Amino acid sequence: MATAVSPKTYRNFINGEWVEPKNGKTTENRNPANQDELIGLFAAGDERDVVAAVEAASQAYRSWRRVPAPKRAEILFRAAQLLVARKEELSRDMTREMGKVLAETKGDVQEAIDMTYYMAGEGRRQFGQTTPSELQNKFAMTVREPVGVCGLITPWNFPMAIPSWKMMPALALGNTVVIKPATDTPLSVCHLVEVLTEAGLPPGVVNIVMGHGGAVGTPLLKHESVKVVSFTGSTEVGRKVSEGCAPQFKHCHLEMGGKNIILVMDDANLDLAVDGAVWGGFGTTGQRCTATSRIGVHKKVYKEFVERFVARVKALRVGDGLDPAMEVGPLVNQSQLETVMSYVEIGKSEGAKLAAGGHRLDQGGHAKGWFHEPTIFADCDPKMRICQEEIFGPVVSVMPIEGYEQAIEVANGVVYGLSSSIYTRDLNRAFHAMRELDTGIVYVNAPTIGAETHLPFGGIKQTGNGHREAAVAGLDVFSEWKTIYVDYSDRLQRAQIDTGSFGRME
Ligand code: UN1
Repeated sequence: MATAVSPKTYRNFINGEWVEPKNGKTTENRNPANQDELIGLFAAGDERDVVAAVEAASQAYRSWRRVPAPKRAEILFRAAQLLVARKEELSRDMTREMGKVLAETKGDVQEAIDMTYYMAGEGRRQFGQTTPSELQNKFAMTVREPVGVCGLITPWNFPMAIPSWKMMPALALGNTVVIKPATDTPLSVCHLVEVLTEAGLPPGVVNIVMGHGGAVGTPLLKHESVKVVSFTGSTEVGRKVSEGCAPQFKHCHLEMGGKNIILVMDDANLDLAVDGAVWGGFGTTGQRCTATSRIGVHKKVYKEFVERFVARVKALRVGDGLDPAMEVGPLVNQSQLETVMSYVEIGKSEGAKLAAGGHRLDQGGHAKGWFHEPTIFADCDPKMRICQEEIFGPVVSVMPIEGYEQAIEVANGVVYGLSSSIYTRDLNRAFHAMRELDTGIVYVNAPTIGAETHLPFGGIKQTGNGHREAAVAGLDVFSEWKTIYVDYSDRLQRAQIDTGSFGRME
């Protein structure tokens, strides 16, 4: 395919240098809104590059862990300022490589800014505990210790935000990093690391190895010097990551699929619920792990809700995310588009009512990209595959609900547990739902997307493995607690022992 200018080549970043992958291979990265536009050629590395990067990170760890945390944080503060200054250009490049509309890529960069400032603040916190000992003249405390080299495997849907969620806490705590960005969105990770380097990060503290999961991700997570693996992606791959980490008992943090629901009760503010459903379902073209992909609506307001929701969704403007008039961008790649199209067929064959969309868009301004109409299935049964499986695209399944009890049952009746939402004006019911909804994140009168960086992010059931990222909770993945007892009594004191002495006559 033709390109106007000769494409730039992006190499791996190892020990502070941009270096050719050992195999000399690259892959093309094209704009999902316009396949004629080549974003660049990116390294397609393999295990040998991983070994070199882990070696660099292991070396750098020796000194980085000893840099006082507030000094490490100063580099993050500077990086955050550079991100602020470059927000516009970084966002434009992100829209070109990933497709989501500019307002949203600005949000993505903003989320990275927020996380960088937040974790820079942790340079002067990282609080442990001091607590009384049960013995006299004995002091007890806990401190956080870094763990070592962290292997980060990041997704394409939040090309800068999610890498920052993992990188910034790791760095603030004194770890070093090897990151494997998603093959669809390596550019934003290159930009993030350029900014960190400019802000003064020493060589080897962050390294990038680009390439495919099997060639780079697997050797990264299995390398014995990699002590922490943090992965965001599908549940299927997450299971393999978990298995790969198990033999060496690595810290393994997994953030996986979702099948997030909005519940609309009969007393809901319907205007608000429709606004939330449109944004939650079709923001980021539905490609968020928090995206609203199911809506359960009380039968008393069902007809009206569906009518209004369908009308709004049919009017959404789909196109190139750099055009400010557009509200919904393309899917990230062909395979994602094909997944969406196959789920549309599944929905139809299951007997759901196609109420909006349902087709690929490939004419006119859409001819060169991976566009799909925002799609609504109505009158769905909660057991249908389109109401159970993660689609990760612009498809929302709407189900009529008998009442509150059934709403909770339907909400919890999936294997995932990331985010959920209830629209109601009944305070008692809202609090009841906050307790009963089996998800890591619950929203009241707001859609299922929109997490903020100073609160824990993550899910239960097949969404996560018991960890959280962001906030103080996110520090736990990248640190070990060390418990320290200092006995200043000058005699042997034995915890839990009532009387007597040991090995010595009284
Ligand atoms: C994701 O979908 O992978 O809460 C992350 C949100 C965003 C992050 C989403 N702040 O929707």
